Amino acid sequence: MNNMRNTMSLIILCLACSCSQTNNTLSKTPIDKEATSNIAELYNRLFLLSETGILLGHQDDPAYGHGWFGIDGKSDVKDMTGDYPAVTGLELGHIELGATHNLDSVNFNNMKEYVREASARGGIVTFSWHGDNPATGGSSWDCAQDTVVRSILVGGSNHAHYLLWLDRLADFFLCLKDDCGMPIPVIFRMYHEHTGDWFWWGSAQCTPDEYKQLWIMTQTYLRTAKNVHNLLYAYSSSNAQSEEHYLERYPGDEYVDVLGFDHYLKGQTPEDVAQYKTDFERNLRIVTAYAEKSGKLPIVGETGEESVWDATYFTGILYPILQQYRPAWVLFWRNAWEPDKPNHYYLPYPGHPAEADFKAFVETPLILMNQDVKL
Ligand code: BMA
Repeated sequence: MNNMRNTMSLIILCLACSCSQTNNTLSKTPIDKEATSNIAELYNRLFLLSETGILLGHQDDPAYGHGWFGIDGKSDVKDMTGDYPAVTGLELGHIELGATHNLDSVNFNNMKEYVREASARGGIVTFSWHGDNPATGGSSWDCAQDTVVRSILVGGSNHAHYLLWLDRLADFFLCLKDDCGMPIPVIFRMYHEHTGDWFWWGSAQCTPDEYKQLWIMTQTYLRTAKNVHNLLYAYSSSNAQSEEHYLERYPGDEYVDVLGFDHYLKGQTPEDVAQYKTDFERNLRIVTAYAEKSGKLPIVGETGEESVWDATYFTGILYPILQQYRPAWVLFWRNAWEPDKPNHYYLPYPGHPAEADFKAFVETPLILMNQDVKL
C-alpha cells in the first residue's frame, strides 16, 4: 500500500514538473544514440537559442565569486545585472580521486545542487575537468612526461587505474537527477585546450592519434560500460592557427556535439589587445565554419582577461567579434574566491571599474541571460 502511494505520488510529482516531455520535431541528433530524450531536447534548444542570441556563461558562478564563497543564491553576475548567467560552468577536477571537494574547494554534493538549481531555472550547465595526472599523481599541469596518455590507453600500464577514475567521473554524472529522478542533461567539455602544451593531454605530451584514442576510449567507456547518457560532448582547443590545426586532434564528427575554443587576452599592451582580437576572430571563424559544415554547435569554451583591466573589454573588444560570428555561448572564466588570488577573476563584480561596460554588454539584445532561456 505504501509502495503504491509512493508510486502515485511520484507520478503526480513527475507530471507536475513535466519531466518527460518528448518532442518529435527534433532535427539535431546528439552523437549518443542512446542519449536521454532531454539531451536531444537540450541540443535542439541550444541551436534554436543560438538563432536569437548568445548565451552568457560564467565558470563557478553559483559556488563563489570575488571575495565570497558558498553563499546560497549569490552570484557576481546577478549582483551586477539582476540575473543569473544562462550558462553555468562547473569544474570536476579531483572527482577522479574520489575527493569530496574539487581542486578549487567546491564540494561535489553542493555542485550537484548547483546543477539542479541552474537547470530547474532553464539554465545550461557545462563541465570542465582538470583531472590529475594519472601516471605521476601530480596535477593536470604536470606535463613533463610524454607517455601519460599512452599509458592509460588500452594495453597501457595505467589503463586499469584510469578506468577507476572514469568510474568515479561516471558516478558523478549518473547522480545528476532532477526532482523527478530524471537525469539532468549537461555538457562535458573534456580534455580541453589540447592544442596547447600545458596539460598532460596536450600537444607536446601525446600524438594526435593518442589524443583521439583517449577521447574515444573515455567516451565509449562512459556510454557503454557506465551507461552515462545525459551528456553532450564538447571539443575545445586552445588558440588554433587554421582549420587543419583545429582538426589535427579531432576524434571525428561521430564523437563530438559541440565545437569550441578557449582563448584569453593576456598582457595589457595595445599589441596584446590587437593580437587577441586577431586570434579570437580567427578561432571563432574556424569553429563556426566547421560547425556549419558538420552540423555541430559552435561555442566559446573559455575567454576573458584576468582582472578585467580594460574597462571597455566587453563592448569594445569582444562584442564586435561575437556579433559577427554568433557562437551559441561565451563562457567567462571564474572569479576566484581564494584570498591568495585577488586578481584571478574574469568578470567584474559590483563596484569594479568594468561593471558598467559589462552591464552594457549584457543589456544588448545579442546577449541572453537566464531570464531569456527560462523554460
Ligand atoms: C585554472 C585556474 C586555477 C583553477 C583551474 C580549475 O584556469 O583558475 O586556479 O584551479 O582553472 O578551475
